[in-house]
Amino acid sequence: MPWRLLRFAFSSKHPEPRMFTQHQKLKPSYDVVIIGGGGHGLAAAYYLAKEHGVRNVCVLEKSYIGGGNTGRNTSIIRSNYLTPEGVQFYDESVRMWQDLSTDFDLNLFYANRGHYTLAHTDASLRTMRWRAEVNKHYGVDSEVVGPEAVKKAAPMIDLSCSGHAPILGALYHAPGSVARHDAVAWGYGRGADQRGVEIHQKTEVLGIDVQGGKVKGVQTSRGYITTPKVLCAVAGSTPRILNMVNVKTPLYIHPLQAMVSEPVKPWLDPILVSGSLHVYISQSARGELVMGASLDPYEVHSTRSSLEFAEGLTAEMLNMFPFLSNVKVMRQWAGMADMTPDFAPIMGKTPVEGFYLDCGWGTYGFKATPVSGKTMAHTLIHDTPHPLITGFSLERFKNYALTGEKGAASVGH
Ligand code: FAD
Ligand code: PYC
Repeated sequence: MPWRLLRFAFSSKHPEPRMFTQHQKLKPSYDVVIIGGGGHGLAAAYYLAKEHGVRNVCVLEKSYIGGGNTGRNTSIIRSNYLTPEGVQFYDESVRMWQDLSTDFDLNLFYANRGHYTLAHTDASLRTMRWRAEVNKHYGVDSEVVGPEAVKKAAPMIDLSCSGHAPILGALYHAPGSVARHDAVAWGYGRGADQRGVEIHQKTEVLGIDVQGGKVKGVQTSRGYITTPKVLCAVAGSTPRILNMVNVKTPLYIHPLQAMVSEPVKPWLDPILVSGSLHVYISQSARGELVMGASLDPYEVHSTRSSLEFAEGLTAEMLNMFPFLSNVKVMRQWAGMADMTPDFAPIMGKTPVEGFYLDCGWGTYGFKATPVSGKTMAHTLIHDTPHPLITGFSLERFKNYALTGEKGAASVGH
């Protein structure tokens, strides 16, 4: 039994203290203001305080922490990317994930499952080989395996996918894992709070004061704050914040939906992704099947679920696993994915002095939470991009120097 739980059971001081201090007022000034209390904003605050000793920091969250995409994702963690920039960046994140529960003294239910990206065509098999070679070059454990290895890992699969799209092989990535997503926000939030960072929930940023090309302050729903540095980490709301500082990016926002089934007995250990069928599945520790598909095909700033998605996803799922036909769907939801044209994030400085961006995380930013927090904290402190994020600058779009990660996106988008 974890020591903290035992201590809690015998404690006379019920209930336990709240996870975060509730600050009645905003201070008039902070060294750094972080917009967005998702995993990325909270992680940046945590590493600012922990690794750089910068504690006069506030995180402003318009709703509740982890209520954005951080609490809506399907929690897949992996580093089997395609570009050298991506592989090295996500590999560092996977390393950080492994120590995070200990670091927070909070169980994140980090579970190493192994990750299979299925190939149903020669073209996708070629991309898997390419990814495997780049991965191996950077010391990341990925290899192409045949259909028999997929069958061994997931015996219930119909390798012919009901005759529609036979599985020819897969990219197997042993480090592929899942974790409890909202606990990640709580862990970073509590750790930042314990180090003096202020977290203000229900506090919306309404405007950013820029004078002479420099950030001077932030207008919030609870008053004005002066600050020389603002980090914007608001995922699907990024274009609204960018309008406040007149910074242009090629971001476009599409809903990404997911669903879970009722809990069933454990039958699926690894994470399975089919880029060609545009679906993926894993089984949670509680037995629920966590499933998703590609982006909704229209640009809309909304988190509405659709019947079309549920029908499309379940049809492909039944092609792969016909025995699931009687399993009930429990919940369905959506998040707003901030997509870039090259499927890599936008991280670092902007043309406005003191205004930093951490966005473009689209469908793949949960796994990056630790490394994005660490590298953004470094970038804010040194006012120069951390070496791991130089491939993700905003200027790459102007310089035609894209970091093309589309071939490593989880499902075709
Ligand atoms: P968020 O968690 O969205 O946080 C941004 C916060 O900003 C929100 O809480 C919002 O309320 C707040 N905010 C917005 N505007 C304002 C304002 N004006 N003032 C104050 N606060 C504001 N990634 C993976 O790596 N693996 C996966 O398996 C995976 N699956 C996904 C499945 C789905 C269905 C979705 C939607 C996404 C998935 N992702 C996945 C992507 C991942 O969830 C995101 O990239 C990541 O969570 C982004 O984190 P964030 O902290 O940047 O944003
Ligand atoms: O990035 O691995 C991923 C992922 C899976 C589903 C959505 N994103």
